[in-house]
Amino acid sequence: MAQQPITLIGGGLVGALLAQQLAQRGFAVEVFEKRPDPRLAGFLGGRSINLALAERGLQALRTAGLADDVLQRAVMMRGRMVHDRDGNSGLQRYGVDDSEVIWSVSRGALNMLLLDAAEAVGVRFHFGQSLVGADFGRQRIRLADEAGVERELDAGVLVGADGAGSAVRAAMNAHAPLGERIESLGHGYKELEIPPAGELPAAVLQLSGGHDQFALEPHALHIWPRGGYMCIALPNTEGSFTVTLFLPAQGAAPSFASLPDATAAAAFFREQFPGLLPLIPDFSKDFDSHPVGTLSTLYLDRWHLDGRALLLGDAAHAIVPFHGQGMNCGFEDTVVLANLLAEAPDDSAEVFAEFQRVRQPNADAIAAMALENYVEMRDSVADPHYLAKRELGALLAARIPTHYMARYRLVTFTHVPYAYALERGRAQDQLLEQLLRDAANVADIDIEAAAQLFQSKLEPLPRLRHG
Ligand code: FAD
Ligand code: E0Q
Repeated sequence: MAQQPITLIGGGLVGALLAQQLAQRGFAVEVFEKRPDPRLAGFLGGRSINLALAERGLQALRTAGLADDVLQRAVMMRGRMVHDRDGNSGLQRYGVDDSEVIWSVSRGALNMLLLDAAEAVGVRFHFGQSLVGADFGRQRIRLADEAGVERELDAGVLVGADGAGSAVRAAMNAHAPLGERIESLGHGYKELEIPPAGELPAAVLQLSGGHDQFALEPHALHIWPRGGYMCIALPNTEGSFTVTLFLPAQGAAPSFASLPDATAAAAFFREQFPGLLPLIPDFSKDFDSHPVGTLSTLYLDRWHLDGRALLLGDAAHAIVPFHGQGMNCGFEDTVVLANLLAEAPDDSAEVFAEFQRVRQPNADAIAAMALENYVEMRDSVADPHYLAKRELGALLAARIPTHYMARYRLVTFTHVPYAYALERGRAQDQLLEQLLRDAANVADIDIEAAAQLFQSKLEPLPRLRHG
């Protein structure tokens, strides 16, 4: 069993799940979290933000023994419901059937569940405690409470799960440069809310295609693609949806800079998202009171300072959200790290180096795929060539499941390394493009010949572990 106590900074999604797994494996874990305890009364009733949980995150939760509890509070999403400007919509399934679905979960509820689970196995949380500095020579950290009062503390091994703006990373970088590179996407986001159907006028609901307490089809991730920008909406268990507008931050209209206030924004929505605006009764209040979030990809040369400090989750590899994999990737990190540490509890230097060796190529791969998916989502999901490729892919997936699986499915429904999914996706895409170049439409393609082409050019897929 482990002797080394671990000091974890950040009790968010990744920090809490890592803490639970480490404690389960016998480590003493102390977590310092900047924000107050979200489980305390007074926090409830804040706005609901949700995110998509897929197989990788679910598998990590299974390892921790928490998957069933989480799924009980999740809404299944079968695919993306694409809404065009004319008010038409259609479901693009994510997988081949209902065994391949993703789940909308509340960030707040999930975080609280993870905090409870970690505390139950002995993790000690210290809320309202921000890391503000670290002295790696003396193995001490500096913390500030909510009043700004600072104190110093001895810390053994330091793990940073403190998100994209990581203070642990800043402290490590000040001690010895990590080779940090932050690439801003140049687009921001803003969250808005569609309330449960009961809170909307009947005339509005007639057009929107909802069921029961939901104003829209509940079992889908809704997308309103508009070329250079888009809206999405994910369902919440109580019948509401969280809408996110993704839009260029600066520059000519439309951009956040070109929408100075809610009046201008409402006019923009009336024009571009006419079916969506009536579902957001508090549009002006939401738009004016919610900040514009920024989106960047973070790359580092080093994730650790020998055996003294390590970064994981967004602190090590923040990505853009367009594949819905940031948390899933961070959850995968926690299992890898907990396993490595359990195997060699007294060799954190080797464990941290191995963790980076294993995870960084995969973090780089999902970072690249997430960037690609933005263009795909806001642009191509309505594009005929894209749809033809999807159609041909579906035929091949049914005909030669050993040799073809869409990259989206490799990422979302399997545990193959992200780097493998990226590479395999490129090889498959080349063949699909080749077949589509020579045919006017998918119906003209000889599927038997296409299957043979894939089987002759590509290795069989590895054993794919489904849920
Ligand atoms: P965080 O969730 O940011 O948690 C960091 C924690 O550290 C916080 O609790 C914070 O308070 C604390 N902290 C920060 N600084 C300090 C400090 N100095 N001292 C102490 N504590 C500190 N991922 C998905 O898998 N699916 C999705 O659908 C999805 N959608 C997204 C949509 C948007 C708009 C965005 C922006 C991201 C989305 N993501 C999604 C990504 C996901 O949110 C992140 O990958 C995930 O939250 C990372 O978890 P984390 O614990 O590493 O960081
Ligand atoms: C998913 C699920 C924020 C966000 C989260 C997501 C997805 C998207 C578009 C976005 C990708 C997809 N996607 O539909 O292809 O699968 O999580 Cl914008």
